[in-house]
Amino acid sequence: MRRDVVAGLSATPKILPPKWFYDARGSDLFEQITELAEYYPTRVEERILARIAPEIAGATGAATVFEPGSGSSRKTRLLLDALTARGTLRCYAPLDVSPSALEQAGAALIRDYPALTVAATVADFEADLTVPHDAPSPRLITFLGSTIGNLDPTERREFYDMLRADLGPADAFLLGADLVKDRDVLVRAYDDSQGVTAEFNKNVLHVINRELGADFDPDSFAHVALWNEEEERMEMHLRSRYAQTVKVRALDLSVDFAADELMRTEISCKFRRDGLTAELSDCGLDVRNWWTDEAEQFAVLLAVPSR
Ligand code: AVJ
Repeated sequence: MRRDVVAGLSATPKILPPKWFYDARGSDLFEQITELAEYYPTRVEERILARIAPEIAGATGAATVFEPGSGSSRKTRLLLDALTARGTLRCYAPLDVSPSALEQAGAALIRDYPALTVAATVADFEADLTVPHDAPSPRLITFLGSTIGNLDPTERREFYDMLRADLGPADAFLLGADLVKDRDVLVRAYDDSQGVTAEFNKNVLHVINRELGADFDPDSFAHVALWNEEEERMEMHLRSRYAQTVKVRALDLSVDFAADELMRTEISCKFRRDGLTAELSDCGLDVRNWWTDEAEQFAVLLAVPSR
């Protein structure tokens, strides 16, 4: 966090990586977002997964599900159930930056799946993506919720490369990705009428205040959600309502904001079938199955190592 905040607040334009949203409050706010009428991705992905989980269980016969960015693990239960019904599942290994999300999800999973080994890791998946070495094969790596959209093309390539290096010939990769769609639908999903997403966005300032002794006044920033047509991604920013100086004590840093200056806090890339298939293929991952909802809002794909 120290490294990200020093680099991000010294850059032009300023930028903070989205992974630092997720303290206990941030994880909670995200769960609230997933229940908003305007935020379709969670609901749509869940409907797709409910439909295809038995097929995935049959195709993979996975003994381990390894899940970077697991959050609440709610949708993953559909896969755990299908693999349990098939009789192959032995281990679930969630990995998340949020200890509170892992603790909550882990306690519930241990209760609901008494025969399952739950091996949780607190980590940043961009830094460390190793599947626990004693996790039984075959392994299914799941990356759901379009978390992949938080990464730019360079970061995605690094992610796929790390993942590919760890995949055996019988392992598989299940990816959930939000698709390019009508601009207004997208903007509404990231700027809801109840202001939950605005609170979520500003939460990163509370986190930096607490962890690094900063004096951000969250009310002095406004939530901005915009569609970047060129990059085909949603962006969240915090706009400084007036000129101000913020101090970050633990970093010995003083940061000036101009009136109306934008600080980018998240990218959420939206995908097309051709582009996503090609970038995976470039990293040695062959897309075997591609599933969507009726309206083609969201896609879930299953990929396997090529050759
Ligand atoms: C958890 C990264 C998939 O980008 O849609 C929700 C986070 N940001 N509303 C997304 C988020 C604003 C979410 N991901």
